[in-house]
Amino acid sequence: MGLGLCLRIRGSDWMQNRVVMLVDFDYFYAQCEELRNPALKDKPVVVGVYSGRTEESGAVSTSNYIARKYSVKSGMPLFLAKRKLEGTDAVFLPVDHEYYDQISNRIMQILQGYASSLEQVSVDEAYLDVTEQVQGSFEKAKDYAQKIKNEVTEQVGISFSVGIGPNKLVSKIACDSQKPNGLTVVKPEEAKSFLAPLPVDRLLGVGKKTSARMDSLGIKTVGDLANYDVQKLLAIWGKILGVYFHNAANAVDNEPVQEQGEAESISRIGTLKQDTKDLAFILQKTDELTDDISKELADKNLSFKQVAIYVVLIDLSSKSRSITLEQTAKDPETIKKNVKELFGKFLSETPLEVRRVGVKVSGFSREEPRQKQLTSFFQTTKE
Ligand code: DCP
Ligand code: CA
Ligand code: CA
Repeated sequence: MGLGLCLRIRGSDWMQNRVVMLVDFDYFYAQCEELRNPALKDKPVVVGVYSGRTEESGAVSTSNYIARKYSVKSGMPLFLAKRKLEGTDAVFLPVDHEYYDQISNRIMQILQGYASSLEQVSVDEAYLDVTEQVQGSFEKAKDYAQKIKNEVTEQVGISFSVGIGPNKLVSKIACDSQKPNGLTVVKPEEAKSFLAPLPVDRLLGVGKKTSARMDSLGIKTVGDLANYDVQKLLAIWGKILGVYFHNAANAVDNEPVQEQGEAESISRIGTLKQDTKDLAFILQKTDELTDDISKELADKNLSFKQVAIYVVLIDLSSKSRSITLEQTAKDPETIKKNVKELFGKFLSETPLEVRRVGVKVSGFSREEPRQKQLTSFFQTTKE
């Protein structure tokens, strides 16, 4: 039974010639900021976390490619980035995770429609198994990726880079090799020679310590590692790690693209036709957003426990408020009623007009007939 289950779950592994894509959004937080304010596009843009002690304390989250020309880097102290950009018309902005999550969710939803399975690995990255969609062809995969890029540009206005390879390991490194707006295809027969010249620490799991040890053994590139006696690798790093290093260096990676559980929240955001403090006017917009959310809830057969609103005021500050329900619900009316309450209270607390509004539901549970679950369990375990 165990074996059957295992084979079934890893269904696409032993299918030869998987076609796996890694999508990574370009300079993501900064590109989101450009999206809502296109005037930023020709300036250096730095998005950072302000720790609040002084105006300058904090670190760079990311920057656009113009700022990168001045050697601004993620993780760098903000004061240093400011110094590097002195004399330019650089714009520094605080992170707005809620906004980036919204954009990310919209893109992920589009990507989902193009793949048999999608594995989101971070806010701006996902693996897609598209083997079936392109009938295993890497030529078709290139056009297919271009089509997805066009659609996301059209629908959302965000560019990304894509790596296509026979597995996750190769597609990730392919993607990193050409950014921004890259599209890199590495066919199975090219995978080994593509990896060979790269420094060995480009492999996931080879950090500073490991690469120093490898260096002392004369292993500098992935190719060196591929040619290294596997028995010696096993003796040094043990079976699991040794086999992993050997396989990875030889471009072998059988990890499936694993669909995660349900999304943790569903949200929509929109800009009001005019800035306002009028509750009825705002609710017109949030009702539209709620109807859209409700469609997705119904599609996925989800109930929710939390309702939240998100507000961008005319000074561009953003706020959110949320409420936890006593019981789970699944109907649009419950969302609308709570959104109305949250906004009523919120508007009485702020003197400023509202510019953008969002609605989010979370705390999901799924209702599924017990019998169906059992049947699919047996179906899965029978083989
Ligand atoms: N991030 C962060 N702090 C870091 C690194 C990243 O807050 N030290 C955030 C901001 C990035 C996002 O994660 O926009 C995605 O990280 P990436 O490493 O993918 O970098 P970018 O998307 O910014 O740039 P690239 O175009 O190189 O992918
Ligand atoms: Ca990125
Ligand atoms: Ca990334």
